[in-house]
Amino acid sequence: MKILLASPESAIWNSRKHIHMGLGYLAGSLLSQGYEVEIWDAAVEEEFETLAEKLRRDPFEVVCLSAPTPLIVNAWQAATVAKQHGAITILGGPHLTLMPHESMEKPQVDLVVRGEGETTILEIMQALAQELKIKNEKSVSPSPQLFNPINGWGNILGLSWRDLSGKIYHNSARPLKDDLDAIPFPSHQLFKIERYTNLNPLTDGLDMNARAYTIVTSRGCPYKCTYCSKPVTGNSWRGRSVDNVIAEWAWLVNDLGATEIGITDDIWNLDKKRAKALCHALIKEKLNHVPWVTVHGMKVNNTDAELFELMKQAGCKRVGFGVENGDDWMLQHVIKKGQTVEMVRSAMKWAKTAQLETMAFFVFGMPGENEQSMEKTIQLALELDPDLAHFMMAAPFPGTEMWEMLKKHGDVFSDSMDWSQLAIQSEKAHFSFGELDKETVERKFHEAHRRFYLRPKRIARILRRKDTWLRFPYYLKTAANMLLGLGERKSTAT
Ligand code: B12
Ligand code: SF4
Repeated sequence: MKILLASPESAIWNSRKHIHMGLGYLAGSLLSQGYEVEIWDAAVEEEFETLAEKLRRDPFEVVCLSAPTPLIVNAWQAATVAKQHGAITILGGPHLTLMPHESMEKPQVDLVVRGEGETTILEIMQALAQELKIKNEKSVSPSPQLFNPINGWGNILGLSWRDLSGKIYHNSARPLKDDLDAIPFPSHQLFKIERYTNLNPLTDGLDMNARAYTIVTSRGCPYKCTYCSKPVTGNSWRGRSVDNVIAEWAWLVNDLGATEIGITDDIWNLDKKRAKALCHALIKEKLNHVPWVTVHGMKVNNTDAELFELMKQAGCKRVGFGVENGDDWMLQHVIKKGQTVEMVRSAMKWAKTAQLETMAFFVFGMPGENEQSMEKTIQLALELDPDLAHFMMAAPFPGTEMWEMLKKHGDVFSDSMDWSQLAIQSEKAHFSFGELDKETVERKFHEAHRRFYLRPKRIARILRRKDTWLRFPYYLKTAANMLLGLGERKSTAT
């Protein structure tokens, strides 16, 4: 059975093209059992060949689509295309884990997988083999595929499906796998790595033509930030063993020619001892000549000076921190981040002392914000002075505490959200809450960009960067949107 694992891209994230580890892991699992698998990532394929053209030229029996919330509309469109080409469609990923029924009501969606997919996808393939043996035919109609319970569909944990009468079932959830080391490595070799971008932002010193791989050393995060959407892993955390991570890292460096590596864990340093052990192992195994970065935030409260020193020696180039807000009351009572401004200051100081590049993420317009708290955030960004400050608008994702709060007290959307508008990168406020209106949030957000980036030393630094000139049109457009607020407002309600 030929299986295509696909990510339906949109223009949402236009500055970065990273390999899709969810698809990589599914491919690893399927390949380990001898299935024929290909990965098709619209982010790097669409400019050469659309999904329809691909499927016309090269048909697949099964097309699997992965979607976070802002990409679900693209996934539905891609499923329609796949069905038109006679494939069985399976959708999975964060949004499907949150709202499986919504997608099961779409005729172009045959099956939905909730939660982690490595085992579920294998069980589906076994049931499908039985089903197709009996039917000996492919579905070429636009109507949903109906499945015979005799083939065990009801026993597959984490699966949503339809029986022969069209009734939708949501089987029980699949427990998370305890032992991450038992999961086959993601199939890095299937990605067209030369088409992906380097691990920007902050590309100084990183190769513009990089072979940039990413790695997941742990899954999940036990913190409960009120805006964070973690449907797949919930509040759990599981780390891979150092040996297991190092084996994959060595494969990337020694066999696949990685020239930079990004750790994409939610929180790779939750277990500080393990984080330090990983650094020691990278040094010992001489893997520290390839620069690596933490793509997302490290948790500031699980750090110390020694960790950053070790990271530097182990080849780390850049660290990111989720700082979020400059007001301790907001951090404690609204964002519930489990960290204080003082902890942020310490982590930033240690990282800079270790000569790591620093990146800090800030969020504007959380419910309960006011002009003063946003001003404190700007002041903190100026004080910390990271190499890159990433200011973002609060975006309400279903299933989060913030979503529930906004449903009760905020000016929010109808129930029929336009999911594609939920891009975190948007420079427009998604909602107003109490006394705080969208215009004030947007004014402070743009002010933050101007006050941070339009300082003479910043401008000089940006102009010195090779990357600025190599991607000049992109930076010009971003600057117009972020500094001057020239982007168009798009409503989040339909
Ligand atoms: C790395 C990352 C990125 C990278 C790379 C994205 C990519 N192409 O993979 C970058 C920086 C580009 C990025 C961008 C965005 N991201 Co992001 N990202 C992550 C992060 C931190 C790790 C993803 C990862 O590798 N996970 C590990 C793998 C193994 O897990 P997984 O992807 O969930 O896949 C498993 C299951 O979900 C399932 N599965 C997944 N797909 C499918 C499909 C099928 C058919 C099946 C059967 C199973 C299945 O099986 C997989 C293996 O177990 C997650 C947080 C997280 N911990 O997941 C956020 C996260 C996925 N991102 C999120 C968001 C919102 C975005 C953006 C939309 C941000 C924006 N601009 O607005 C964009 C979307 C870009 C895109 N094209 O997808 C949210 C999604 C929330 C939601 N409700 O959907 C998350 C959960 C972060 C958060 N907590 O809010 N992201
Ligand atoms: S620490 Fe990061 S990953 Fe964990 S809940 Fe908060 S925002 Fe989400």
